Amino acid sequence: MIVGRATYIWSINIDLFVVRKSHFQRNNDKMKYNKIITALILGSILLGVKTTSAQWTGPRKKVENKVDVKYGPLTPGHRADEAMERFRNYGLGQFIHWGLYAIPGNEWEGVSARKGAAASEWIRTWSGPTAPKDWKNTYDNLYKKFNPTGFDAKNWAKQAKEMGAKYLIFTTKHHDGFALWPSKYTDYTVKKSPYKKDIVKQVVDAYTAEGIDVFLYFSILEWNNSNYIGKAPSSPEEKAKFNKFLEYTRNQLLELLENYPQIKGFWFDGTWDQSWIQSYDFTYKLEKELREKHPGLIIGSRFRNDEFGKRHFDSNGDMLGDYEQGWERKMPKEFEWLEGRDWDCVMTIPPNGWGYMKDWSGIYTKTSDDLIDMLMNCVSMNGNFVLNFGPDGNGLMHPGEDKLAKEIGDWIKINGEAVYGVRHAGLAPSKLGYFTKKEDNLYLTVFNRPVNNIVRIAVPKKAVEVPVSATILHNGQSLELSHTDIGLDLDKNTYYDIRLPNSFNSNKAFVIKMKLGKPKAQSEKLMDAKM
Ligand code: FHN
Repeated sequence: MIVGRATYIWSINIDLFVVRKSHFQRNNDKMKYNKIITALILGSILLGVKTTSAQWTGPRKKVENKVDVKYGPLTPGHRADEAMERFRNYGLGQFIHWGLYAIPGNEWEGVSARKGAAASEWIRTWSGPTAPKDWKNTYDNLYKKFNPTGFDAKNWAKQAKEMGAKYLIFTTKHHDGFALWPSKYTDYTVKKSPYKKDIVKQVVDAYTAEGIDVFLYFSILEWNNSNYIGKAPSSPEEKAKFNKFLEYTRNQLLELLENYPQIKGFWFDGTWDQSWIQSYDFTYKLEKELREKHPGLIIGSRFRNDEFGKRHFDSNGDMLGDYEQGWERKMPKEFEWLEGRDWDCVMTIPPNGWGYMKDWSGIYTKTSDDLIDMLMNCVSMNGNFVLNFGPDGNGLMHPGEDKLAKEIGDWIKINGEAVYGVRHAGLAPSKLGYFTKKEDNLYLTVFNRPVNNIVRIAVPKKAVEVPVSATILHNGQSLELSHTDIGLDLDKNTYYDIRLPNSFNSNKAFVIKMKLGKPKAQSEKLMDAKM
C-alpha cells in the first residue's frame, strides 16, 4: 500500500503559524507578522541547536543533583565483551548512504537543489524558487525508476577492504522511508521497484564475506508515512496513528535482525522529534527486546532518551547506548571530553551531503591528507573514523570517492599498525601529529615535519616507560634517539629527540614507531628558579 504516505506537519512552528496568521491578516500588518514568525522560528531553532550542540562542544558538565531515572542506560558505560572490544579495534569504517535520492544526485533536469534542500539525501524536502513543480510527488514516484544495473555489492566490499575499512554502516532506510530490503510491513520497498532484489542482503553478505562487520543504519522518522508525526501526538487519532507507526518500526527492526543475523549493530538516526522522545517507555522496551533477540548487539547513544527527554546522555549524565554517536562531521577537541567512553565520528567528503551528488564543482571536497589526519585524530582518542560514500542511481561510487578510497588504502597498507587496535598513548598531544599506542609500541603519525628534522617527544618525568628505540614504520629504517633534559623550570616533562635523516622524504604523513622500555636516565633534579 504505497498510497497514504502524506507529508507530516513540522510541529511547533506550523501549529503557531496557523493560529496567529488570521489575527495579523485582520490587521493588515504583514511586515510585522513576517518578522515575528521569522524570529519565532529562528528562536526555537537556535534554542534547539543551542541545547543539542552544547553536548558536543566541550567537556560534559558534571551532574550535581542526581535524579531517579527509570529509563536510563540498559548497558554499562564501558562494555567489556568481545563484540565491543572488536568495535574499539576497528579504527576505520565506511558509511554508505544509498536510496532513491541517488537518482537525482542533488539536481533535477539540470537544476541544482543546493539552494533548496539541506543536503542531497534531503532532496525530497526541496522547496523555494528552484524547486521543480510538484517535486514531492515526483520524488515519491522515483521508486518506479530505481533500477541500479551497475550495482555489485562485491565490488563495493572489495573497494572497502582495499581502503582498510573494518566496519560498514549501510542505510537500510533513510528519512524518505524507502526500504532497500523487501520488508513485509510496507510495500514502499525495493521489491516494488524495477530492481526488485534485496539490496541489504547483498551488501551484508558481500561485506561479511570480506571480513568487514556490518551495522545497519535505520531512520526512525519517515517524512511520507501517514502514521508518522513529528510533534508529540495529542489527539486520540494522532496517538492511535503514532502507535501504529511505533509497532511498524518494531516489526521492521525485528525483521532486519531475523533476515540478517550476521550484523553487529544498528546505527539509528532521525530520533530527534518529540513524538519519538515522548515514546520513552516504548523505546526502552524495544531496545531491551532487540538486545535479547541479538546478544552482543551494538547500539549507539542516538537511539533513545530517558523519561525527561534527555538524549544521548540521561539526566544523571550516564551515556545511553554503547558508544557516543553524536560526533557527526565533528570531533572532540580534547581526549578528556570523552572520559574514556567509546565513540565514532562519521564524516562527509563534501562539506555536507551524505547522498550522491552528481556535481562536486564549486564546493570543497576533502583530500586524502585531510581524511587521514581526521582518522589519526580519532584513533589517537580511542574513537573510530567512518568515511561516507554516496553511490549514484546506478550503484557506482563517484570517481572522486574511488580516488580517495585508493589513496587512503595505499597509506593504510604501510601504516596500518598505527591505526588498528591502538589506544590513546597517555601523552600530551603533539603539535607534530598524533600519538597512538599498542602494547609496548608508541606510534607518532607525523603531519608537520620539524624544519630541523628533530622530532621531540615530551614524556612525563615520572613515566615508567619511555622510548628506547625508534624506526620509520613503513621501511623499518632506524632513527637516532637521544634523551634531552632541557631543564625548563617546573617542567613535568623530559624529552626524547628523534633525528630524521635529510635523505628521508615523504609528501604524505609518515609514522615513527618507538619501542617503549624502562627509562635508562633519570632527569637531573635542578634547583627551582628563585622568583
Ligand atoms: O538527517 C541525517 C542526514 O541525512 C544523514 O543521514 C546524517 C548521517 O549521520 N544524519 C542525519 C543528520 O544528523
